[in-house]
Amino acid sequence: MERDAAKGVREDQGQGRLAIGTFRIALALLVAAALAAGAGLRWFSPRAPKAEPGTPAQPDAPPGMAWIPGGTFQMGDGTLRSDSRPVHAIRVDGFWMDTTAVTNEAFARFVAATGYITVAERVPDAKDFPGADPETLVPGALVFTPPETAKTCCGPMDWWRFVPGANWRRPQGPASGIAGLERHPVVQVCWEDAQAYAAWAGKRLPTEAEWECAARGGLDRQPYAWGARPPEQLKRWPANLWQGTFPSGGKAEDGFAGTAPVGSFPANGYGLFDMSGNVWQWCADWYAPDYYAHAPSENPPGPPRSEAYDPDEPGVKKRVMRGGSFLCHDSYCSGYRPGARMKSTPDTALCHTGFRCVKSAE
Ligand SMILES: [Ca+2]
Repeated sequence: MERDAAKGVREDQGQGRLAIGTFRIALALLVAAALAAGAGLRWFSPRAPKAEPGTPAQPDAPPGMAWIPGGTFQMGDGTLRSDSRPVHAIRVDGFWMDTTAVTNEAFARFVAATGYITVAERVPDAKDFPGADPETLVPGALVFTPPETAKTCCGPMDWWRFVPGANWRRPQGPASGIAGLERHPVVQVCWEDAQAYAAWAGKRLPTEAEWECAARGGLDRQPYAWGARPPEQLKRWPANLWQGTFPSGGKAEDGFAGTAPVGSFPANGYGLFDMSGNVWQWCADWYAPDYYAHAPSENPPGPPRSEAYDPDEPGVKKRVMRGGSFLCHDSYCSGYRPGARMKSTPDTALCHTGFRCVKSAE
């Protein structure tokens, strides 16, 4: 219990407090102050993931998508934070899901076709940041910037920095770029950006229930997308996660200190890559911590906006994000587990957050 409790605290420090709307405001104010700154009902039973990289697409599959069979699955995880409980039976209709996160090259095609400008590239509206010095309201996004040395006590303000000029084209800031990262997931895209891409692609963002059903890959009530064993007990790292101490002292034993090209790790049982780790993925739903207690049992759409609520930051409406990222490690972040929930404000862009799309059966 102590370990779980400690993990929960660390997880909050790592991700849960990233209510970036407020976080951006806080940062802006800090900057101002410092002048710096399958149809049909069935039960899944545990089985080994069967798909491997390179698995041929189904003949009738839309390009780059895999069929997620509908049915009933057990949603949630009774060993994680209270918002992942209770574990409850949910039925979802079958649907198509992108086998990978949306890549930089795919997002670039969208931008080239539409001229879309992401939220992080726009000048923040002063009315959204009351009290902020207008000179601090500049386009930018949040970048993971680890302290030079490990600290015994630190929080997200020590490793997240609002970087002017950071956006999907320059995910680490103005000096960075995405040349050579064409097959990496696009990052620094907020929920609103993901929605725009999905609409252009003729797709949509997954509901949280669809996302978890897909992430489980047909395994029943397993703690990990690949089964029961923690990642460090496997012969090979099963996902792009964090190894070493956090936030300083990363070892990148899985080969990637930051994002990895999509498909670098084995697919889950439905042929989906990176449903654990690499980048967080936006879901369509608003976030409420108690939603599982009263969610409809079929195709739950998430709570209405009026019921969106985060006890960490009351008054800030957030959207669900899932899957964890390259910053997750079991010692402090369970976000890469299929039952784990996370949330952030829909205008927040982060260097470890992207998305993938789904499509309903026709
Ligand atoms: Ca890694």
